[in-house]
Amino acid sequence: MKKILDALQLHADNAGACFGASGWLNNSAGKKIISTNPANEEILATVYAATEQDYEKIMQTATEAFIEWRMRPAPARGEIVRQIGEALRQNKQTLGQLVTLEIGKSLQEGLGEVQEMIDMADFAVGQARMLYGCSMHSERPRHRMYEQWQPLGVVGVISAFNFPVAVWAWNAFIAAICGNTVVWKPSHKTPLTALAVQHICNRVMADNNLKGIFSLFITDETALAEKFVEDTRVALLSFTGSTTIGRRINEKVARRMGKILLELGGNNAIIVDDTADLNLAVPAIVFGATGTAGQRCTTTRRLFVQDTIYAKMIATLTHAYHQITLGDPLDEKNLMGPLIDADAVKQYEKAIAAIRAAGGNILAGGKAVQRPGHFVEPTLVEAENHFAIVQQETFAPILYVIKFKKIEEAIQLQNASLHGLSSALFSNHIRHSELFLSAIGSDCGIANINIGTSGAEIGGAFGGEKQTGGGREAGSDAWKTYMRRQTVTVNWDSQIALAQGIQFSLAHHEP
Ligand code: UN1
Repeated sequence: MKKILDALQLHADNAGACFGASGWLNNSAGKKIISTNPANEEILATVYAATEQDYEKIMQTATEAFIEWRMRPAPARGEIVRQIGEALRQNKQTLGQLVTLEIGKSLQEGLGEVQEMIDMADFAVGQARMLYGCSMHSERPRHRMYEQWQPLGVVGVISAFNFPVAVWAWNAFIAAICGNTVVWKPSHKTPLTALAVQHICNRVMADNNLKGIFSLFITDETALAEKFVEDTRVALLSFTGSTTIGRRINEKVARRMGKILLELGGNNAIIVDDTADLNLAVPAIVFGATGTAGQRCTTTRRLFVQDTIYAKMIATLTHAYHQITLGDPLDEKNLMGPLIDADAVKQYEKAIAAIRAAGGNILAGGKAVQRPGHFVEPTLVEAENHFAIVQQETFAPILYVIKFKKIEEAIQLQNASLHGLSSALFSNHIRHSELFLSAIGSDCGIANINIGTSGAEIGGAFGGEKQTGGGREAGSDAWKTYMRRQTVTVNWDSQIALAQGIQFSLAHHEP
């Protein structure tokens, strides 16, 4: 642990949990937030929470930094993000280990998360030269019409514990190349990874004589988080978390007419028809359902299997589930680590009780593991789509298997969910896959063929429909959310003309 913290130049025992232009605010008046290792419940570090005064300083700095940053050419802003990407490359191993230590995902996934940040930095650097607006042909003679994109101001990022650093990178790098400054409130469950990333940004900012482009405050107090949400200086608020909290935040930001980007829950499904290659489907299902111990928003929670291959699938999956090695996520022989905390284990147990009460049939798992750390068994259940518990997003490794007869029925069941994030079909039947991808197919933001529901690449826009919140982050043209569109019309004629052919002439306009 000490080696990791030293490599990241992180001295946890005196790190204030917020950073502004004047440096780290080591405000011992702040409440202490304890970071624990979910695999053994040992304390990793204690950090001081931000106070209201700290928050105020941070917001002020970010607001002031925006004044100059917005006028720096976008490719030059990209250069700063490029340097952060380079620093992340150098720190990939240690930062990946810290992600694993603090949230308990497997080391492969911890490293993958840092890789996702690096990919995002590379993408943002290129995007910095491609903030394109289109030009239109005016209906009036000697008029030029086009649109251009301007920065917004301070972008607020509230991220969740499960992707403690990658989701920040999706938002922060794109926001920054667009000319915004970024204030980050990470989950109080993952303060150390956030501090490590802020340190990396600080070094790059210092090398470039910059301040306040990326800042951070950590709090576990609802009142301070709400202040942030309601702060009119936050031009765009990007929130990743539950639908319940997302709805509350959405209402608050709407009231002040702020912009919002929501990335909320998912109840993602994989459909497997009887033409599918099970050598592709089975590993994708198991990774999708148990990766990050079922705590991804893209986790596979429902599995629809065609009746003709149902018995075979159940036998194969039950066998596969018994092979999942559980334990210290830093040890690469373990495929699954713990849940984030004791409360998550309670939620898992509540879900298991609800499954039993509804008449679900537990085929594998179903219990919390009696050992230090917040481990639960990967759980496989035969269920019905209409069970209330199946309709709920339980952030745990529980997979519901449901039988179907016809592809149309499977698609309809898959769409019968309040969420609309990710979806997948395993099939070699071209009509089935085209149907799945058509307007009467999947209603989700992500639709995959022969790929699981999780593990999206950053190049596409990430997000989902319905109660997933409708936001799009990361690749494609998601950058447009971080800018304001301006339609420009320039008249270079020697007379004034009105659109729509309207005539308006003053008889005498000279005095
Ligand atoms: C999340 O769980 O909030 O597609 C993000 C995936 C990852 C991102 C998940 N690239 O599973």
